[in-house]
Amino acid sequence: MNATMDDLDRLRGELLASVDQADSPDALEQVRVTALGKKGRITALMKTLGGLDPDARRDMGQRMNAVKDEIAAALTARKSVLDDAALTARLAAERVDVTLPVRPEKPGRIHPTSQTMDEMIAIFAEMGFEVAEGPDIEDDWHNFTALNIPPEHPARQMHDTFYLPDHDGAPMVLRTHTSPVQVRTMVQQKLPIRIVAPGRTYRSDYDMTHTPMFHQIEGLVIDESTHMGHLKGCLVEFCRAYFDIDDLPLRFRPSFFPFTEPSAEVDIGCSRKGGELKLGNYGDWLEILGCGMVHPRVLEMCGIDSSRYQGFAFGMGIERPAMLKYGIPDLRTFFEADLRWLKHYGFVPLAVPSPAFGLNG
Ligand code: 2U9
Repeated sequence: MNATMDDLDRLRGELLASVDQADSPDALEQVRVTALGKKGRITALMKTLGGLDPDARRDMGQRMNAVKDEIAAALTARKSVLDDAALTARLAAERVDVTLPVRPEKPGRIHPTSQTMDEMIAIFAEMGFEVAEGPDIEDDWHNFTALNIPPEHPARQMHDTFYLPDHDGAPMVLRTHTSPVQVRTMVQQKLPIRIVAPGRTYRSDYDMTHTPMFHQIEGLVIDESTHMGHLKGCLVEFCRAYFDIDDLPLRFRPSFFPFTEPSAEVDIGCSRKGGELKLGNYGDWLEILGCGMVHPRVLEMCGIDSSRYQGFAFGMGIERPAMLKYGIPDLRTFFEADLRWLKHYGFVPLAVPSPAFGLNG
């Protein structure tokens, strides 16, 4: 029997209603098969077109195609609603209560990166530094331009910066250092400034000694009479406190960074005898951080009068000092989320440190 326009309208109504009533992705798939599948109802109706005369076949065919498209669009729209609802339900069900206190009988472990960051912050806090934070997604101005990094500088090239789509016409990046936090502080905060900026940083790099995400801590001090002597004293104190070696020697080597002038790299004393790395006064050197006096152009770009104010800045990674202090041989293991590794190298929360058992007692 040939289908009539009425049959088609009835079918359309029925199918649209069952699309609306489908309450799960599986139920919706069933509706799709029933409607549009090889043995589906629209397909079956299409097969009856052959029996119509040419004019009726053309009209009916056009109408059927329109209904088919309408059902397909309704299926797509309903699928998006159901997928959204499923995601919302999953997010609610899997919510983690981060305010839950540690269960003393079943503690997790503090990641060595967090432990090291906390230790470093504690040392700088004793010297009067405050902690400043900023976004991981930065605009090109805060990450590069304000730091006197010119457009042709290699750090800007595609191969080590993760670029993101423009936002409000501004090129966006995953911050390649935490320096934009200091830029934001200089622009917003009143002087003097004494901050450290710890946090995640991103560079498109992956080998034995580089991971695409790593952590840094940077420092910034700006005042009317801050000078390189303060920079040296601060970093000598920091390194000796962090590595817990009172006579740890430090060497300041002249270097270059676009955002500091003069600039220096800092080495700490070590020994590499017998393939084993040992820190202390042994005659050999290991590079640990970079530093310098903030470039006057950077001060000016952040709205600070460089004829009145000056300051120093420094930057270092977190993972490498953590590896040195806690004897962790491979950087990449920091980011593998291996619970056996975390149980071995991690720190017990609320642990009371003891001479015999250290922090893992
Ligand atoms: C402002 C002005 C100056 C921060 C600095 C370094 C030197 C440095 C590297 C160490 C190892 C990064 O993780 S690493 O690769 N950093 O050598 N960072 S001076 O100077 C600033 C920052 C912000 C406004």
